Amino acid sequence: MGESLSGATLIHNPTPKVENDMMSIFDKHLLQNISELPKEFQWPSEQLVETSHESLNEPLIDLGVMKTGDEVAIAKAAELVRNACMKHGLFQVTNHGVDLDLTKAAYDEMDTIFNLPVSKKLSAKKKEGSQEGYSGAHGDRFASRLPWKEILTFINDYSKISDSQVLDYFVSTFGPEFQHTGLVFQKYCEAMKEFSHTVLELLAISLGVDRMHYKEFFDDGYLVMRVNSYPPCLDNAHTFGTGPHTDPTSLTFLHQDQVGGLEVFSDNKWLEVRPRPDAFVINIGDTFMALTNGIYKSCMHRVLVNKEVQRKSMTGFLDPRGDKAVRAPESLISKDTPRKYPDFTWADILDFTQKHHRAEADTLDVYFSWLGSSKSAPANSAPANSAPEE
Ligand SMILES: O=C(O)CCC(=O)C(=O)O
Ligand SMILES: [Fe+2]
Repeated sequence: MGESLSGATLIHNPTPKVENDMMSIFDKHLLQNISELPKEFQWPSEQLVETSHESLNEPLIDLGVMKTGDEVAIAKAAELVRNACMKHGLFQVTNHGVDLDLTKAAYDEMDTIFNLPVSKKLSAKKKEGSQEGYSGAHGDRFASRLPWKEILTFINDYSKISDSQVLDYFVSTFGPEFQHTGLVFQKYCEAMKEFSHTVLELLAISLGVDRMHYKEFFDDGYLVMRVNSYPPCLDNAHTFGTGPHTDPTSLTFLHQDQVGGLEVFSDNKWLEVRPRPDAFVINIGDTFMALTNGIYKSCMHRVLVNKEVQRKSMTGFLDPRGDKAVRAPESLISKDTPRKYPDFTWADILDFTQKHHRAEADTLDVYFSWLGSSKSAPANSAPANSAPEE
């Protein structure tokens, strides 16, 4: 699947986590001041492929055209999206309708969370089987190639009537004094929902399928919202904030601060995705790739850590309802372009990435061959692993 990662073979069977140790506690004050990188954070040299120091030439789409009804401008935007998604799977959008002040407020609330004492953050720790919660470097799940970051994940389920689910999460997890934080993220998620509908419409147009097809498909889906903090690292050349991977999810709506570090693998090199305060990065994930019958490419990306400054980003991962069949629309199937993937459900892929496969690349291919072999055996020789991303 996709371009080959020359010199950067992706490893599917990393050392599984055996027991809890110090690394399950990501104490940024301690870690960012030590000159010797703990071995758990060291990545193998074949994966530490140098950046090209060049920028990706992804299109910057003015999403405002979707509201104007100017079909010529919409067709032009759709063509740019199509070319980018066929090549590397990423584009940026402006005029997305997410208020800049709200985005800034969300970044401030990230500080509120990540500056909490370690013990308070650990009280919100992600529990097995749940997608929500705090996690430091995934140290509770893996023993090696840990990402240099701490994250908080919460869910906005589109099928739930409640319009305060994110607020409720913050208050019940951190306490009533986190009402404001919860409200900010609740509003942010609602803005993301609106915005994702417009993007889904543009993607449908770009593929020549019914304009409402993907919007309707994701109507009862959910948004996995994740805030990421990457503290500075003195030995940043030997680790990653997020290692090379494709997102197993459908679409990723990402906002990054001005520090930089997000890179995409395209034309056989790692290219920087320039930070733009007024833009969101959209990238295609494995599940959406299947929904396009493989026409659009799941974006291979990674995050470098900065030596001096903290980097922050916010990622919204869009997922369909867990039990819905993931199946490309008939209009994308023909004699020349037969169906490329058997039907599957997002719940199955998610479970697979939690129990059998560290989702870095080729998740769908590995999943289908695992299904085809023996479902009772792990996909690789290692016991359960899961994604750095999911
Ligand atoms: O922080 C970023 O810019 C991207 C993070 C990412 O790729 C992920 O969480 O899947
Ligand atoms: Fe990602």
